[in-house]
Amino acid sequence: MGIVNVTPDSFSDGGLYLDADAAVAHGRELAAAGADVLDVGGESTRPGADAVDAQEERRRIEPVVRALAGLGHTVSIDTSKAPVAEAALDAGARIVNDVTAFRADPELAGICADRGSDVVLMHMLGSPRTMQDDPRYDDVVDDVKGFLSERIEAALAAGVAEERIWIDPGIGFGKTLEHNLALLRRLGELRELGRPIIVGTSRKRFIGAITGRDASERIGGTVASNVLALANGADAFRVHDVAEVREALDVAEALLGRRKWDGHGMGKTSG
Ligand code: PMM
Repeated sequence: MGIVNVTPDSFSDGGLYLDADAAVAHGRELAAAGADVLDVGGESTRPGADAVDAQEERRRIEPVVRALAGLGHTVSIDTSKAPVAEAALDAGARIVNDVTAFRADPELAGICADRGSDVVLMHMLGSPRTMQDDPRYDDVVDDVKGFLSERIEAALAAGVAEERIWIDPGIGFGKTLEHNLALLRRLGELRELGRPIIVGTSRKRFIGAITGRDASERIGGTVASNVLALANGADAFRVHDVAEVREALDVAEALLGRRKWDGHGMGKTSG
């Protein structure tokens, strides 16, 4: 899954693709580099980020989703807002990636159910504004697993088909370095929930905490974390540096003796 942030303030690529044409060109590059899905977002969720109103978020993402979906790409919309998701689905998106797992907007689950879209349910402690203020867990993996189990039930209760649901431990969303490492190390425990797992480690702060490098210099750490996530049970990988990660994952899959992902988008492999 390649990241197309149409935002002025995302932590590693904010402002680069705020213009719709630049965002579409970037999405096409990511697809050519091996992304099976393009995740388009119009609101930054970096720690401390300000919220964006739905109208502005929609204005940012709609032309980008329409253009990329029109070119035949599988598009996911990274939003927590029902009106934004609806506009994106109307414009051709097939997946709704909600970092609040349907907690922020009670209408979003029903819309995904009605439209038959795939959904990504992610764990986050608190909100982007507050999440890195001393996060605490009893046992981070057990707590995240319990949360995701409860959110799967909520999605099912709203009518989302089980085979449409993907889960995500939310690396960096209300987690210390040790929390992130424990989640990646024990990812296999989340497989017990019976749904495919997406991870988003790309260029994140925990990598900088280990390597001392800035966001633009975290490709090595991004590759390492995604390869190990694959080995530990992840099914999809949300990244900025698609070419490097795709190559690493293809080689890692071959070394692990696993079938290559069929590359037809998440919905096709989730049944
Ligand atoms: N991370 C970010 C945004 N959206 N969605 C999912 N499902 N998982 C993630 O880990 C995730 C996400 C923040 O990263 P960005 O600012 O580089 O997009």
